[in-house]
Amino acid sequence: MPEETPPPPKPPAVPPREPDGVVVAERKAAKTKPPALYQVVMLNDDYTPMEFVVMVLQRYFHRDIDTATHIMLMIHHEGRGICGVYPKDVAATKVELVLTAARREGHPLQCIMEAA
Ligand code: TYC
Repeated sequence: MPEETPPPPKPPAVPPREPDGVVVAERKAAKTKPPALYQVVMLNDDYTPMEFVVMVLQRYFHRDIDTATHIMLMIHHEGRGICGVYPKDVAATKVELVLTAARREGHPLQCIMEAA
């Protein structure tokens, strides 16, 4: 009579314990996704001074004077321009800071955030 092959051993229900009491557990691949990114966009208008927009780009988006001037002129000619791309909460804070500064100075500057 042929001998039956024994079933394969079952994996242990609890993580194996090393002789020194250390528990060996398998690590799963990290499930954290990179944060969703948002672009902060400034819109053109006919009243906000160019110098104010350049100042905003320097102060809140850390652009040097040449890059800030370039972005401002791009917005002036194209109607809108991207100031920077950030995680959601950072983008929202920057929009808030820009709008607060603009209103304090009486400028109608518009700044929005969009999913990148
Ligand atoms: N168009 C404005 C002017 O001629 C300048 C300006 C640039 C305003 C960019 C807003 O987001 C802006 N004074």
